Amino acid sequence: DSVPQKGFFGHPKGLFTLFFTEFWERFSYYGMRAILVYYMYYEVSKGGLGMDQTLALSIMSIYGSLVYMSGIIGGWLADRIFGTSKAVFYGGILIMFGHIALAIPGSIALFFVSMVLIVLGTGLLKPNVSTVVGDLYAENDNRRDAGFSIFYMGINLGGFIAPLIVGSLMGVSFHLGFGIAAVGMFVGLVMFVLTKKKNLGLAGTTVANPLSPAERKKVFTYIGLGIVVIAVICAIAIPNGYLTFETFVNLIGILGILIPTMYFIVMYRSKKTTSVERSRLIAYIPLFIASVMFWAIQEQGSTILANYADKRTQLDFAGLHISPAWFQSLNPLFVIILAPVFAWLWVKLGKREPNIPQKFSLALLFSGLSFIVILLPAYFGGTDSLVNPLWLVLSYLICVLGELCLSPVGLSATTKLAPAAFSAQTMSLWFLSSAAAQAINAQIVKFYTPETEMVYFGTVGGASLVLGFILLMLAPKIQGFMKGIR
Ligand code: 78N
Ligand code: GLN
Repeated sequence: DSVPQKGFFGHPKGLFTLFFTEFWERFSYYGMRAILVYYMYYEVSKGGLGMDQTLALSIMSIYGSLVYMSGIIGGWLADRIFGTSKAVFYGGILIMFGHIALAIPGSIALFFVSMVLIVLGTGLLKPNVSTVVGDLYAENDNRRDAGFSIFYMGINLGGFIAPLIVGSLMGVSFHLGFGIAAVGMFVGLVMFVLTKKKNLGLAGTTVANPLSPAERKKVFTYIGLGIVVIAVICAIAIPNGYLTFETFVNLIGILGILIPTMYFIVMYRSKKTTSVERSRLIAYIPLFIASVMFWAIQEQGSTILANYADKRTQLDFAGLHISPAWFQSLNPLFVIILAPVFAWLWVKLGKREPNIPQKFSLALLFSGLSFIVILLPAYFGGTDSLVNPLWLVLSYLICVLGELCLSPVGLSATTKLAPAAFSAQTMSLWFLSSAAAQAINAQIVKFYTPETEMVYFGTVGGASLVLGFILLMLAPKIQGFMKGIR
């Protein structure tokens, strides 16, 4: 194509297809997550599974971690076997069946089946749909960043609308809510299939780095062996009580840290990595750690703060009856409203625009502050009386100020700082910071109870503030290691 396409807000028409596919995928994901936490710990008489509350919060985090960890598998499958377009399609199918499994009233077994389907499906869909966005633009097309901003709007539009709809249905029946999430993913799949040929053309249809027949044989043998080994270990460990939920949480906690560490070691030691690229990788380490800290707090918005909304907040407020699930719409709402403001602000600041390490440290200062703010109601009013919901609104707002310093630059920073030979894994690498964050969250949520909430919010928020200040001081040094990347 020598003439750049301009079918969607001055962008390639393919962005229309990807925008709505991801809109509906996020609609189903965040709709499901907005009520899942309550579904797990609400009593059976209220339509829930009646689980222990701490266990439910821990499962939410493990689930969130696995969803981003599986991006490694999804990215690899797209790169070497399916191509991104097919990976998105198969992912959407798995996700839809995952939500259908939750829509069927029934057992805890269906709940775990659903988790497996959604983890694998999101791993296939999410990193790859984002990769295709980048593929829509030629190397030198300066619309790419704007394209990603429009796409990010789609993500957050889905995340905004879903909790309002699904959260309202939760009072009728949790399963109806999950059913709507399934319908959303179905609509997304239909739109993807119907418009991809016309809008996406060949984007995403080729396999970037296909396996040779010999590699294929080897890889499939290893995958087969791996499945057998895992099955044998489960068959021995579960009945004998070695693989309890607690060991599983610990295992994911270790993987959450081990996998990114191994990525760094492999990239750093690779013969294909140049010395300039090694320096950039060193610069990326503190940014990655900051990203883990930031997402740990941001993702607690759907676990700890969701619990706070349910248990500690006045839900009959200003003549309204508020569903606790509706608070999940606040983060995406503030992102939609404020993203253009931040884009304007950075341009306005011109030469004084903070650099990447400074933006990451700002993100940590804001996320830390968002937790300090939410300990204030207990400080002033104790933990016996219900809290004005505007405190939660303020906390979500402050966290979004941080998100807008980190999230829009995070992916492009990863692209620029990761060695060229590993470019196919950039998306997975960036998502691994969210995976690590939630693996850590699964460990720390057990320290949260209303009685300990001040210490909890103070410690986690304080850790973020301290890291933020350290990063701010290191920023010039990190910028130096980045060797000209801005
Ligand atoms: O195949 C058509 C394609 O080539 C070009 O289509 C367009 O340019 C249509 C532009 C539609 C703009 C819609 C954008 C945002 C509206 C968001 C509303 C979401 C509501 C229930 C979802
Ligand atoms: N809320 C955003 C999304 O769903 C970012 C999430 C993340 O990167 N952890 O894409």
